[in-house]
Amino acid sequence: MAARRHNKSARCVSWLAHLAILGLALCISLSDAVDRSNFKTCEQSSFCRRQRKMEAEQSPYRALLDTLDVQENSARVQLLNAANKVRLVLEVVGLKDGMVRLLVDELAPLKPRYRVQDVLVGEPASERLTVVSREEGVVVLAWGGSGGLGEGPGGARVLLSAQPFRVDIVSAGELVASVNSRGLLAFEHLRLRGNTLSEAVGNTVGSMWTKLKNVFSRKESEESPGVDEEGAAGSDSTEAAAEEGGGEDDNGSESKVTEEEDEPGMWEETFKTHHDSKPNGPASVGLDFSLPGVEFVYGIPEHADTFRLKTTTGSEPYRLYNLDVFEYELDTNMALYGAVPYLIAHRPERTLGIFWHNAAETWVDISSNTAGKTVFGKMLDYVRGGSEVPQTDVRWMSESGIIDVFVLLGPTPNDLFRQYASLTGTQSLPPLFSLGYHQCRWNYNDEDDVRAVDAGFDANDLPYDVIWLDIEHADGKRYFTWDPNKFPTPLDMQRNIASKRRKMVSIVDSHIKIDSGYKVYTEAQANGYLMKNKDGRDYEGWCWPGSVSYPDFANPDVRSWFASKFAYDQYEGSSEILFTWNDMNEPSVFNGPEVTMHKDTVHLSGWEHRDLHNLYGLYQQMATVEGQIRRSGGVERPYVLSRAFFAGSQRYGSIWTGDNTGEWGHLRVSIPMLLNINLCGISFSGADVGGFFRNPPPELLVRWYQAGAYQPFFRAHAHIDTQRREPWLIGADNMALVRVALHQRYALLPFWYTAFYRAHRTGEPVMRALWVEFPKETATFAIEDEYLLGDALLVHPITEAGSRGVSIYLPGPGELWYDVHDHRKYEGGQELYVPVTMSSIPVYQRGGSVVPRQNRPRRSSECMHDDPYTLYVALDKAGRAEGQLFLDDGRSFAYDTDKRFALRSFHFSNGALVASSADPSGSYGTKSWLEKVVVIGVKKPSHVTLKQAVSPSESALEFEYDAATATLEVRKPGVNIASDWTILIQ
Ligand code: NBV
Repeated sequence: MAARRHNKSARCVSWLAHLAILGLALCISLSDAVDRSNFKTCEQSSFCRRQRKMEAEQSPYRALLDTLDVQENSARVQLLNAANKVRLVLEVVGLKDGMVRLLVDELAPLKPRYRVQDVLVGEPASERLTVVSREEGVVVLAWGGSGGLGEGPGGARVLLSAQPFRVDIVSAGELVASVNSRGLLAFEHLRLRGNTLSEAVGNTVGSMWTKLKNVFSRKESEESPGVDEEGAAGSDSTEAAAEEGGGEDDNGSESKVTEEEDEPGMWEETFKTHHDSKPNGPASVGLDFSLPGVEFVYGIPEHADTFRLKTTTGSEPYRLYNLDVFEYELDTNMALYGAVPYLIAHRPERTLGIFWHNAAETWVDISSNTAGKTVFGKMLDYVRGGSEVPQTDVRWMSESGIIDVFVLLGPTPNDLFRQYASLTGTQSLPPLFSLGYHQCRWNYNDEDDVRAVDAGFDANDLPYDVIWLDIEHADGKRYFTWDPNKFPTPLDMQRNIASKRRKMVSIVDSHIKIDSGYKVYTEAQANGYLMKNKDGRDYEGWCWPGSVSYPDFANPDVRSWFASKFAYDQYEGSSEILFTWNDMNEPSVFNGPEVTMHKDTVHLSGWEHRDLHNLYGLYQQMATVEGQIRRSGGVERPYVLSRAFFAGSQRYGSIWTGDNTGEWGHLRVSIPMLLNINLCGISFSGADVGGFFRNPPPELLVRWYQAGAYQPFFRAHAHIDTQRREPWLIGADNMALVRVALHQRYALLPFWYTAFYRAHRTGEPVMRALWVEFPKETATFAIEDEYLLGDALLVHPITEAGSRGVSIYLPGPGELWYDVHDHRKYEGGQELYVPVTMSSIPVYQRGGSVVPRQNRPRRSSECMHDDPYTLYVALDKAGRAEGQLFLDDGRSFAYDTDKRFALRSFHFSNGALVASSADPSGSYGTKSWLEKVVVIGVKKPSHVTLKQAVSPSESALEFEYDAATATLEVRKPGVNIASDWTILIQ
């Protein structure tokens, strides 16, 4: 304890030295764990409190089915709130490829409500909608499938029930999701302060408002066939029109409108010392979804918690609000740096997704009938003949915007990945170097330090690809500049790194130092590119450089200007091997509420920051990517790491899990965190190896390298106050273990690169939960201490101190798994106890797969470009295997623009390994040849021959066979890796 206290004060002294500017207040806040009081609970976030207060089955909404307006590809219907008489419009869009989009907005909002922009890759393709039936109180809409009637694969039906309002989504004849089935639709309409709805009607502003509303209503009505000028058609509408707004019923008597009481927090809110002026008043939206048959739900990163989401009944909901959380804790659903409002439900027969397309602060409640049955669950039981059907209910609550939600119907995990990718895009194809190992620290102090660290890797035969420079490299934290004393010759420094065929990354945070001598600031200021506070002046906050402003990255002109700063003549001292790290882009504001930006700051578009907070970081990464692409004339692929992220961030590069701690629990949690991030489309993700805070004991550091070598983004990083921990500083034995882990990473780069190419093309995650490949195997559903890479390698990192053995679940009864280190064979569908030593990294290759490797250790990935390949062919029970290899120049867009790539396919069956092209549209020549083929699980052959497509003759190949492991090694086939050939094993 005393030691801990000492550490704490030592850290304080150092922080003060670096950051006198932040003063004692910040220093005091440095504790050993997160200061929870800095962050809101649901109760403290007034909209969450209001939303959550509303209980199930109290839905005031009914659908006015007479207003149903079915257009070519969408249907609109009004929803009437019986209590306040405000009307909403629900739009149902039937999307192609098994997706439903539901939009809910006010029929006549006082002013437009924010709709998320720039997240969807385009307007999702929709299908023709058909009204299948229209009976008392229920309308059935259908699209896709056979004959557009919603039946069969790709089709869906939606049942709109009028009262209580509910939407049931049916796919392949099965009810898969019900919307508002618990009656938790809550939509706070925009209003004028000091006027409850009925009061507003009585005064001038009120009548203006009514007129305005009528204009809007009429517009809606004109678009709706069968609705007359007053907006009244059919009994529902007539009644509703009488009830609405004007507050008079048929008899002209005062309305039945329920007074809407102002509640504390609706028009202003104070948290600690921070005041939120809330000029628009309450504007939150919320909706519930019931998922029959579902017991396992995942996703909605980022939380330092279990892979499978927990129920939140009686506890805090999961929070999605990008925040800089100092020393975050584990096992909590508190918000962290990134937010992807996408939840995935999985059961053996179906994987389903709910994408809540809203970028405001959001909370998600999860409940399940295994903890107490809901009424809907009982109804469903009744419908299904009394059987006990498990059910999960999900409730989304956002502070502003509209309801814009996509239900992705799967049914397979791969269908779901394709569907989500069609909405938000796929993982960008990383430049190959970025899949190598990254060496980072806050900070490499100066050019000599950089040179020494780089040389240390060579001296110790350790490969690495990228060395990183944190905030101290810049002149007074003015990003795009260099500290003139510590980094006087940045181009020379980069030339030295480039000569090793390695790269550098420098940090560019989202804030800009307010300094009249700093060009980046003066330009942004003069152009009006900075975020404004509510009075229209530039918003100012505190961050590392002192007083700072924040560019409005949501504005395309600002992004374009920011991108221009990466031009070589703008970012002086930068070269083509210098890439970028966007940090603090939640954004972090040291003196802001919850360490972030005030919600009532204003974007140039006029939208409040509140509306799009969770998008800010994505927009910065987008601008940075644009800058890197532009500086290379559109030729080179960018590399940008961002701390904040949102749905769609996968299109811009990599993200990491922020400031973790050098403790075993943080190593363990990296797996469930990355699994959820990967499920949500962001494959290129990782955790700081070693842990950012504190000094990890050497054993933990070694284990972290071993785990990190098998996670997508592989970077060691450390806080400025930690001891130096480059691998040669942790003892020769430990360094040797780290070397092995690095070599394993590099040998597998062809496999990683191919997995990323697939993710880029198909949306499949690189790092996969076991159930993604074994969707029917319930035993895999909660596994979070192991995972698959692509569909071929199973990894179970060692994450316990002093581990002597570990239990590993090998999925798939009937499958075979081979230990990649000794080729021993295991049956799938069993739990294996495996003794471990410090050198153990349990990795298994799936029978039926082909894994390409480059086995020659080199300095960096670029040095391996022309190296030969070895194919590891692991046979399944039927004696088959298949796999792919993607090849291109590793760095440019030519694979896309000029089809300069090769996607090779390897098939093994009946004793023949056949290499052919998996995509003839690509052409790419390589010098690399095939130096070895290792076939695992094969009978001893009498001879092995090679047949090449280019020559009719066959040649005998040398081989060796190990009977103990049934492994055949075929030596030097010597063929070009991009050519067509067959190896016959007879
Ligand atoms: O730039 C300094 C650090 C950085 O090293 C870290 O990776 C970021 O997550 N940065 C946060 C700011 C300070 C954190 C205490």
